[in-house]
Amino acid sequence: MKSRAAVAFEAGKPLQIVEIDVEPPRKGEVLVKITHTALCHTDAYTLSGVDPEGVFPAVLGHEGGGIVVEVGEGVTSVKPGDHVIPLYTAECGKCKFCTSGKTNLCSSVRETQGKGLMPDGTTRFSYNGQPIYHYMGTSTFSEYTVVAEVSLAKVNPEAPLEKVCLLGCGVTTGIGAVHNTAKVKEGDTVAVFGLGAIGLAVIQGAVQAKAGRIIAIDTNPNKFILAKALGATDCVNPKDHDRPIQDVIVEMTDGGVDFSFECIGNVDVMRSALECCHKGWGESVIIGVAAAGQEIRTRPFQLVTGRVWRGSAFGGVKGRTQLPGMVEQVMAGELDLDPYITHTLPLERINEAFDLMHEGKSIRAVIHY
Ligand code: NAD
Ligand code: DAO
Ligand code: ZN
Repeated sequence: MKSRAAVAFEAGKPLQIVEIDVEPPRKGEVLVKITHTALCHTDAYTLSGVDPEGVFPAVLGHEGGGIVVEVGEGVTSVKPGDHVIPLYTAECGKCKFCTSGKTNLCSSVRETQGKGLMPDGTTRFSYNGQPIYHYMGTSTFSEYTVVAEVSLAKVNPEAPLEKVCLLGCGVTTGIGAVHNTAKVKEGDTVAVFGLGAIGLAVIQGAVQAKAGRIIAIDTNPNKFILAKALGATDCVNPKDHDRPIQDVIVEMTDGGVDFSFECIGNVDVMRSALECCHKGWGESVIIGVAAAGQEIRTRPFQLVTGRVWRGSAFGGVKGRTQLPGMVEQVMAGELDLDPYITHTLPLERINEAFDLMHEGKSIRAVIHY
């Protein structure tokens, strides 16, 4: 079938809106009509050409929502008409990772996904007869996409896809990191570095966990308005201080925070986030994705004296098991996604959405087909 898509033909070039060919779903695969997709820095990172897993031409996009159109042989968990959120972190429920009870990093489709291919090692997309690669197992920048069954969370069909598409990445990542990775408890003091969608979602998660103090840190003071509205108790701009930001936070908190979250992808800030943690028990969670080849540093004594460094992918959330429940929270008014949606644009204007993101003017731009 034909599908409108925003294709990344070359690294560093704007996406091109073209009509691509999409093959039917094969065994264990599902054809999904994407109704909405947001974009995230990871798409921009891959498009820039510095992502070691980036392959071109490709259909990017990994924060979407849609409706099942057709299922391939053997697919039992979804049927045409079901509303779904594609998952870049699959959940097969059977692999060593899924059955470990210790991680959400399913290995079932990981190898081919990282090469821009479907699990059988081929692609379902082409343009003028030339193959086009998939991306993160989701490729939500095409109106019709093919996704592995294990990479789909089936959600309440009453839920607004133009909003719950955000649960495909950013919001789930931030909230999940608070509950699944850090396990923040009532009264804990939290520091959040970077107030994009991920950092704001960490704030929302910390409010849900009844954290006592939530310190929001960003070099762009425009971000403080929303951070406060979502529940930040203190806002700090590192540019207002002439000493390391970790020293400022340690002083503000009588020795450091219980938990910090790095939501930027800056290895220097990752160090600050660790070092603003309280001696003896403070834990820092790295969420931001640093550029390829970057390394983190601290004095080992920071760890010897009880601080802990962790990382979190997709908030430690098992998508097929847990996303439907998060969608129900949205339906029940317990999780508000409206603050994240700063722009809504048609597919044809997706490059403008990338510009808004690079200029720091958007939290999330939602693209509709
Ligand atoms: P964003 O760019 O919208 O937000 C980053 C914020 O950090 C901005 O508000 C910016 O002003 C601020 N900032 C930049 N440099 C700073 C500094 N030195 N000190 C303080 N603040 C600074 O990004 P986002 O969409 O919220 O994503 C954040 C990061 O999370 C990205 O690296 C993204 O790739 C990553 N990410 C990780 C996962 C995961 O599963 N681990 C999932 C999604 C996104
Ligand atoms: O299982 O080896 C693996 C990697 C799983 C991917 C984890 C992705 C984490 C961060 C990517 C940012 C997504 C937008
Ligand atoms: Zn698995």
